[in-house]
Amino acid sequence: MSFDLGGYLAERRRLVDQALARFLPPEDAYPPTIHEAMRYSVFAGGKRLRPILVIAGAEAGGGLAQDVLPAACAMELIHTYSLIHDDLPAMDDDDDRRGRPTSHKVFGEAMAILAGDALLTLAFRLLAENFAESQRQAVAPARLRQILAEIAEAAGTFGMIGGQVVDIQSEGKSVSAETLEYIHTHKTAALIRVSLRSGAILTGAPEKVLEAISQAGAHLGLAFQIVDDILDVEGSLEQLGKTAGSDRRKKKVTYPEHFGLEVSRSRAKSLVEEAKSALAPLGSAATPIMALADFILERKS
Ligand code: GRG
Repeated sequence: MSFDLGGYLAERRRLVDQALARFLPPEDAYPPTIHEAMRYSVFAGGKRLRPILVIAGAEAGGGLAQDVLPAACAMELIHTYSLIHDDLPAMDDDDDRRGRPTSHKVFGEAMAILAGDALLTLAFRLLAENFAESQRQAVAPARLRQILAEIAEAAGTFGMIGGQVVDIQSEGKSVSAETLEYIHTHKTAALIRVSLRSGAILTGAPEKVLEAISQAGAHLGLAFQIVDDILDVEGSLEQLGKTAGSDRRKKKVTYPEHFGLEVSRSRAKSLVEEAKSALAPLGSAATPIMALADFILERKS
């Protein structure tokens, strides 16, 4: 029987969006501007890939979406903070994101910086305090501590921030394939991998499942960024919700720039195949992640 990925994504997006609406402070909470800015970027759209990966990781470990919604939302908040800050004039200086003017265009630079900071801070509050609310039973403290540490590492200087630093420092330069791989695995793949892992850890998945999921997460994270680089060459503003061709204009180091489009496409494809091979021993528990792997390869936005 074929897997209905569209239905799977729609149902989980709905759960995530409802939970985000509950967890984010209301727009009129004092001081309202910051809460408006936080909600503006979170509800601007977005595929909700990272929270859905948290849920898929939980399901692969035998858990339910309901059990991991705070962690799923936390990953979306961290991701959204990174987009807001990445778009700032001091970084990529972008005008559009998720089909809307960027945060700093609407709220000004100071408020966009603070909205990113506030989303990151709220993410860790959700992780630390909200589990008991959604759980059938409270999460074991050891599991909670593990995901807090892993998510902090993946978002920090040995993860996403480290990747962003090297990305910025590499602009306009000719870098080695190793540096390019460092940027992509740290800037993007680290959050994707830890999303899958967090769901599985929270539901107490055994080591064998965690190992398979970690390998798949690393491969899928890299594939995701390679596809992102390809879409920046081939996509349009309407499809992407942000200006296409910006990598080339900003002299970013990308897979297509370094290896050409053909090699980039085939590398993304083989990474997705490797991810699926790692997941194969998990059987039907990993069906949603396998389908998400195809989605990552075939996406157009
Ligand atoms: C500013 C600390 C800091 C980090 C920035 C992640 C990042 C590092 C910058 C965002 C810009 C960028 C190109 C990131 C690579 C990851 C990526 C492809 C983000 C877009 O993710 P999607 O396609 O976005 O999942 P939606 O809007 O669908 O959630």
